[in-house]
Parts: sequence; structure tokens; C-alpha cells
Amino acid sequence: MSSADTARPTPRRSDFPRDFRWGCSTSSYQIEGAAQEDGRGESIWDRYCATPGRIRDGSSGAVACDHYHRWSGDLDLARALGVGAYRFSVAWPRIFPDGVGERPNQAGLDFYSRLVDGMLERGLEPWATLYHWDLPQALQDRGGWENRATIEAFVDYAEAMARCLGDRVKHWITHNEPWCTAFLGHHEGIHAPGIRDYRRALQVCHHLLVSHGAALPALRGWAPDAQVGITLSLHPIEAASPSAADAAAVHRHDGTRNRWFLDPLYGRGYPADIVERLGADAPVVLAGDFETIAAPTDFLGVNYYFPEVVADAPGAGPIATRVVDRPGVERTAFGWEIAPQGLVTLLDRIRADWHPAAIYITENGSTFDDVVAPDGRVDDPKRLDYLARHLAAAREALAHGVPLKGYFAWSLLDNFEWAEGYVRRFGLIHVDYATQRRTVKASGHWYAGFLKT
Ligand code: IFM
Repeated sequence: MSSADTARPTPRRSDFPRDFRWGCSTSSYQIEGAAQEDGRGESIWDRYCATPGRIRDGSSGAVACDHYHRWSGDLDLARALGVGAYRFSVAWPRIFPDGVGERPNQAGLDFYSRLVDGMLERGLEPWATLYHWDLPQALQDRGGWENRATIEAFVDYAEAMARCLGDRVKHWITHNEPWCTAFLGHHEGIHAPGIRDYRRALQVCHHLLVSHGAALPALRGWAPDAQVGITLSLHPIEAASPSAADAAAVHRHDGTRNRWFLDPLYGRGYPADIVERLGADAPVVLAGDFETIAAPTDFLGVNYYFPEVVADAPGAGPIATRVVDRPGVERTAFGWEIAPQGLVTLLDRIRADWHPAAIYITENGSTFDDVVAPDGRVDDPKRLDYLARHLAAAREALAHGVPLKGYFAWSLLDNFEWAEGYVRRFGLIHVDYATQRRTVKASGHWYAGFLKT
């Protein structure tokens, strides 16, 4: 048992290097709303949400936190928490409503320009993510990420953003969690665009990775002094039992969850054991693709939420593994296991196996059923505890020599949690969606206090 897993550790900011980045993350579709304003085009999430039964509460991001109109107050709140960095994403359909075009939509560029200026005025370092899942529907109509032409469209979009913001944004993330786009969106079908086909998901995944590398020259060209990376959702994978079959299942599962992304990004191509297993389902890879994917980056963004425990499951899906619930462990309201020590395991392993120059935790957070008390306060002891324990885990990883350079809490605000709608609240700040009133939760006050120490 390490300090991260004991009751509630008391990490202090002074335990971390002085230049460690402290921030909060959000994403465009989850907070902005204003889905039809200033020339924004339709995104795949607008279309997906309009299909009955897709979203648990039947909602959409059409209004969300109305951040498009309330961004200034939201940045004030971020500043008041004491974070030094703010990670946001750009809605591609605000920039190219049809996905492509000769000229970007000026009103869309202006919005992000104002937003970035607002951050800089408040001493918040802007961290821009280019793709956090809101693909223009017009591109989906032409095959979406399955169509190789979307890579080129992404590069043009990346260039438009870097031309516009490259003088002020010094940290760029090409993609957020390509695993989710590819496999939740095209295999499990529980995210937009709602396709269920493993082979197609693998091809989508390949195009996402190629587009990441293909966009780097444009970003570096227009923002030469910027740091550029990609954010992955990664998990430590554990065996459900000591059996050899479960150990082999762990290796396969890790092969699709973690190695499938990290190996090509760090110059090794796709893992041979998985390619062999996929056979004819393996993606079409063109000459030069692996060189493109492996273009050097400045940092790796890691989103950590939970470990996965897997068992061998012959016949269950393409890699014959089954995720099982470890009994008797603490969980968030989403059912995700709370395992701060998993963060240490994961970071140690990334350092040992892929040696990134710098790692940022670009998301980490939890959802609980928060309520506003009659006195107007939101007491969320479990989220506070989660945060303190994960910061202690980050401290432990640093002590092991992991090149961890920053931590971004997910999320600044409660927001639209994709297929779960507004049922799940991940914010350090509570949002009353009927009134758009913001209330800093106890966990937010705790984070602010931590940042002041
Ligand atoms: O809300 C999401 C976010 O968009 C991507 N990472 C995980 C979060 C919680 O599910």
C-alpha cells in the first residue's frame, strides 16, 4: 500500500517542481452550446444526439453550459481556482462549417481568439486541443475518419487554427483520446457516429493517428516555439486471476488499449501480435504512414481514470477478452474503479517502455451525484478525496523519475457527458443547467487551497 491509497493524503503544491503546470480541462461540445450561432456547422454529435435513444437523458450539447456566451465569467472562475493553465478544444464545425473550404469562418476564429486573449489577460496559459470528437457532419457524410481524405481536411483545419492562434497558443494537442473516437464511435457504436464494425474502427483509428502526425508540420510552421503532443486515454491492465489464460488476455487487451497507440507514436509500428491476430481486419497502412505517425512530439498527454481488470473470454469479440468488475472496491457514480495507485503504475510503465520526454496528465477526475444544499454549498467529499489521492499518486510517480510536467483536472465545469448526457457531473464547479448558475464545489475550494500552499 502506498501513500496514494491510504485514507486521504495531504499533498502540497510545494511537493512538486516550481514549473509544474496546474490546470483544468474542458472541451468544446461539452460546454459551449450555441450550436447554431455565428455560422457553426452541424457536428456528428448534433446529429447523433438527435436520434432518440442515443443519449441517456435525451439531451444534447445544444446549450450545455452556454460557455460560448459565458466564457468570460468561466475564465474568471478558472483564475479564481488559481490554476495557471486552461485546456480547451476547438469546435471544427465553427471553423469549417462544411469540414473543408477555401477560407475559415471568421466568426469562429474570432471566438477562439477572444477566448485565448481572455486567458492571457487572466494569466492562464492556453492549451488547445484540435479534435475532441466534434467532427463536422459534412465530413461524416463523405465517410468521416474512415475516408482518408479526412486526414487532409484535418491538416487544413490545424493550419487554420495555428495561423490564427499560433502567436499566442504555445501548447497544442492534436487529438483527444483517439481510442474513444475509433472504438466507442465505430465499434461499440455508443458514441457518434454510432457505427458498429471493428474492421472499420481500426481503419478510423489508423487515419486518426496519421492525421496527428500529418498536422505537426503545420503546427510547427505557424507556431514554431510551441510544444505539440497528443492525448491518449490509457489504462493499467490487470488480470482477473493468476491463470496463464488471463495473463495472455492482459497482453492482448493491453495491445489494443495501450500499445496500439504508443507503439506507432514512438516509432515501432503496430504491435505484431495484434496485427497477426487481426488478420484481414488489420487496417490498410500506406507507405510512409508509420513515419508520419512517429513524427517527434514534445510531450505525451495522458488521461487517466481507471485500471481495467480482464479475463480470457474465448469468442467474446475480436480479442477475446472480457472486462470484469473487481469486487469490493471503491467506485465513482459511473462505476469506474477508484485506483490512484494505477496512475503510478501507468506512468512508471510509460516511462520504462516508451520514454516520452515529457508527460502531462491532461485529464483526471471523477463523477458523483452532487447536490446543492439549502445553504447553496456543494459538498463533494468523494471527489475531493479522489483529487487529493491522485495528486499524491502524481507526486509518487515524480519521485520515481517519471518526467511528469503537469496535471489538468477534468473538469472545470459540470458538462455534457456524451452518451450519459447531463446525468454525470465531473466538474470542480457545479452547473445548474436551468439557470446556468455556477457554484464552486468543496473539491474546487480544496484544489484552490492546494494551489495556494
Ligand atoms: O468527459 C470525458 C472527456 O470528454 C474525455 N475524457 C473522459 C471524460 C470523462 O468521461
